[in-house]
Amino acid sequence: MKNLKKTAVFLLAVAMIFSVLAGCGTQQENNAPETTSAASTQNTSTVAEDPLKDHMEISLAMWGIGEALVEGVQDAVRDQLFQKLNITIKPVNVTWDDYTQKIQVWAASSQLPNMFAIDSIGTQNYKNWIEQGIVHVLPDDLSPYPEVQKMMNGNGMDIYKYPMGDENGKFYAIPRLNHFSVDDWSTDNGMQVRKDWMENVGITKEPENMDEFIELMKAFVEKDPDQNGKKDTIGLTCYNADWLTWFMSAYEPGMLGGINWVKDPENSGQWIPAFMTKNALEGLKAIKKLYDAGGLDKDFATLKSEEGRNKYAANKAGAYAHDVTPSTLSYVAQQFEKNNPDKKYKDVVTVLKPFKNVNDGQYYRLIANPAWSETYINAKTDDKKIDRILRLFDYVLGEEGYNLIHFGIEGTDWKKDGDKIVLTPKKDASGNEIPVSTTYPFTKCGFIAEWSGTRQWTNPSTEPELQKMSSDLNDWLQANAKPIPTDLRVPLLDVPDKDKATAKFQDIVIKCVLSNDVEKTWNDLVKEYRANGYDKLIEEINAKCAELGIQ
Ligand SMILES: [Ca+2]
Repeated sequence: MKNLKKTAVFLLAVAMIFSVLAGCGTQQENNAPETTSAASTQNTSTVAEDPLKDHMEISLAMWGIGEALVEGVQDAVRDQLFQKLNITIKPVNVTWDDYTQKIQVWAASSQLPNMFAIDSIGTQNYKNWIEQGIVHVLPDDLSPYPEVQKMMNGNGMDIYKYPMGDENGKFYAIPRLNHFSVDDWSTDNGMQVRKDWMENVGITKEPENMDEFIELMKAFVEKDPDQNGKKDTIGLTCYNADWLTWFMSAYEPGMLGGINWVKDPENSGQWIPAFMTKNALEGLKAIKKLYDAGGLDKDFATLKSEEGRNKYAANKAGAYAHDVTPSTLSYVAQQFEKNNPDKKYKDVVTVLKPFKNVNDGQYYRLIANPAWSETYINAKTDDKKIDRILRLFDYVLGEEGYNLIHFGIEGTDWKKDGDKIVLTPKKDASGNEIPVSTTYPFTKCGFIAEWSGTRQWTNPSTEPELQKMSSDLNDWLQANAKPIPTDLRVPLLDVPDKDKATAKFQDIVIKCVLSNDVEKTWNDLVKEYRANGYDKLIEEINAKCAELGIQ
């Protein structure tokens, strides 16, 4: 269950990368409630001497919070947190399916809770809520909340100011970070390969380009890498076709991790979505070559939920395109070790370095905006309560609060060994570890202020060797690879036709690879996308970039 949840959260983060341009695509509610005009920035120093003196009830809408805060259920983590901050959080439940719709309705009918979580940055909702005074601006002076202040001053955080690019812009939300920095996305796209299978087929050198990769995948199909005497294995599978963007860094780095905006090499100076460049076509042709050689899972276009990962963990495929973060590697390891009780995943896996770009000879690494989703404060919330909300965030972003809501009670569920946290999980009668979320339901909403990727290199719940493998690759990428050539502000620009950015890598790669003529299919697709809104969008984006000096 915990893993399912992690996966759900993770998938949403991934969905964000791949659809960062797609906008929210939902109906706008234009009947604004009667609220005050955009609230002014209040100085919180007027709060009484002990800022926690008065007890406060804070209502919060966040995914699954109804399961994390259940009345009458014992929960020492919740109690400790509430006591520390002298608060009660009143859960206003939303699910992953209904949150956007519910929050839009509440915003339009003045029924918003004190704070709510949603992914609205850069959408019409975001703009409307700010302009119509539905959400509260954060105080200019965040110094009473040092952890919040430190986060908001991080690399890449300026894009969360409104209006974006305006030097007088202000924060209207607390971004929920995936990573503390744009650079920390480096392992969120990667390639896992069975090292033991490489040895079994007599290829021990890791592939460094597509031709070598194809050769290895063919060997995985033809040379019985699992040594059972049957031709029953496939080469590469993937979580789904979106993850094949990993190959694109060798052709069009702007396609690594999805469709980023890049400068058109054929029309210098113009911003275009990366799938429209000739280099993107070269990358699609390369993936087609892999497919035609029999090296790619024939079902790559239809893989659902965990099918691809299950195949790989069940020894049906020798390579797996997904991410190579500690949490995903650990999750694959759990599945793999269930299927192979006599093996350790860390001993049979290697994570590949990216292939050099065929045009400029560079390695590229993924960067992305640091946050997925944000927490907003209802504009009707009074200043004392806003202060308390910010103190809550300050606490859970800090070490003590973070450890409490992720690992449980110090001394009972974990202890410190030097700088490291050692988990000491309780066991049930049969000796199985009891998940911390069973003992303390509140930990189910441990993502109140940040996702699990922020502290991935130190997280004690992932396997240390796999964590190191991921961390070593990150070190290598930071030293040797260039960030993908994009400007992360572009997809967040406020332009009228933003919702027309509907192209997805998955759709494009599936159509191209399954066609007989990649070039014709790609040309047709580009033409179609241009006619259906991209031409206008590209014009608007370039005008806006010119206005804001984004070059
Ligand atoms: Ca076999």
